[in-house]
Amino acid sequence: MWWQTRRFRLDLSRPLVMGIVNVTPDSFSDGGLHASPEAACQHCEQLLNEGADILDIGGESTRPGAHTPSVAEELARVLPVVQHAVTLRVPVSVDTSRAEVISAVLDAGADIINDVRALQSPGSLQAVTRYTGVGVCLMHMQGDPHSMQQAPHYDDVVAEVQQFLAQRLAAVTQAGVPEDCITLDPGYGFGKTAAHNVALLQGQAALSALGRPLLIGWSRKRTLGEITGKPVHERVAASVAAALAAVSRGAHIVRVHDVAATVDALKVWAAAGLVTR
Ligand code: 7PJ
Repeated sequence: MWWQTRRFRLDLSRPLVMGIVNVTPDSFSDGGLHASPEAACQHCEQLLNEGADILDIGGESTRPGAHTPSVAEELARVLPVVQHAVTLRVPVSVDTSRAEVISAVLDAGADIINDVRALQSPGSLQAVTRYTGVGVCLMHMQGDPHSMQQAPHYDDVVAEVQQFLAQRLAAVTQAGVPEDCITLDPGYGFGKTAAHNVALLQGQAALSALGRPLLIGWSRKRTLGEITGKPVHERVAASVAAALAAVSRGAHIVRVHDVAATVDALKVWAAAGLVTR
């Protein structure tokens, strides 16, 4: 399987690692460690040295209760980092939902739009279709980041996530985005309890029936804290295990903070013959 993005056609015969570059002063998992554009640019280079295949740059924290930046604020955070990252000869993804930000980063040469709102925000889908070959990640979320963890409810979490992703895949291809540009993401932690996330991981293979690559993000998430009893900075082993579990249940791309540890784990996994694609 392949993922077509603007400058790169990505071979998914081995799992790829997407390294997270937060340019938010209020990210839950690294607490604004890379808040300045300069620090975020350095972080891009570090993640590439650690073996990241894709960089994912984000300027909006989706942590419940986080301050929502204005468009101008989000752009001021993200754009300088994108401009630097596109010179590094790797696919550059931007984690955003807003039409204005999408247009600006695609103008700056970004390859992929990773949208936790699955291109449902006003003008966002149209902003993507103005360019050719943009890679897209469509993620499932129940509710919105402010209220999503208040009382998430599903009758059948796997079936409902699958149905949503199928609908978005149809809508986005109908709007003119080629199917080979699209990846799908069940959105671990987005409007889901620990029990929902675990059920989704156990049933994740069903999502492969949608026929598109799966991108998953388990890195340092709260459910891993609930399983292990560990705070956010002691979740590296749990995150690596979750990434491997997701790959063994069909994920093609893992979105992670701890690139070096994940790359090592995937190398051993592959040597053991456990990556079978
Ligand atoms: C995800 C994301 C995810 C995709 C975030 C965090 C919260 N994009 N952006 N999938 N999570 N595609 O990193 O913990 O799971 S922000």
